[in-house]
Amino acid sequence: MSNSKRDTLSRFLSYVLRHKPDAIGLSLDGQGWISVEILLEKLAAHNHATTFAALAHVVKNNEKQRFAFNADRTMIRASQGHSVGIDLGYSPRIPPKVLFHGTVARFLSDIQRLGLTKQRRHHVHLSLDRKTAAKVGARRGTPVILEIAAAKMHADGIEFFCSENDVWLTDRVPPCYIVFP
Ligand code: HQG
Repeated sequence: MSNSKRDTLSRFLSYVLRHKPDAIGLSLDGQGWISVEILLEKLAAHNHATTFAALAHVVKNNEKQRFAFNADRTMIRASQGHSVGIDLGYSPRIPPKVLFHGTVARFLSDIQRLGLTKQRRHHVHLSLDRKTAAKVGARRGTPVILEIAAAKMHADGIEFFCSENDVWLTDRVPPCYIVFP
């Protein structure tokens, strides 16, 4: 399979496993899992036929490790980033002292007023390092990196989760925990 075909498959998987499972008649379970067999059937029926080997390649090599199999590789899900109503079932975790969020200048006045809010996703997404946050922000323009006082938030009783692919998740970041550049 060519790189561009793998890229197309990976993008389509993000679409159906995070946002629009019903676009190909999938129904995710409460934690976002779907049977690999059913996924392959539905992909084939909707003009995205692929093989288990190609799917496994995407899971293993996706640059952000967006997808995960269960232990016996009969089920698959996206590890974070959903807009559909599922609960990934991650347990609360103690965050590092500081986390980072990459955004762009046009959102800053709203963020200063309201803090970081989750928009269409289930959580606010935070990165472990500046470099990753810069890439997240760069999806929308010149990145602006915000520093988040995560340990302080946690000490104040705010819960954090960490996805299987090391994205830190929280419900909201009030402005008082954000260091603006
Ligand atoms: C901004 C990608 C106005 C926020 C990435 C961001 C990440 C506000 C946008 C993952 C706001 C939401 C998540 C407020 C936040 N007012 N704007 N109060 N609070 N924003 O895509 O963090 O490729 O939902 O700064 O790599 O950009 O999908 O979140 O710009 O890990 O795997 O509203 O998505 O990963 O955008 O990105 P998003 P995000 P994947």
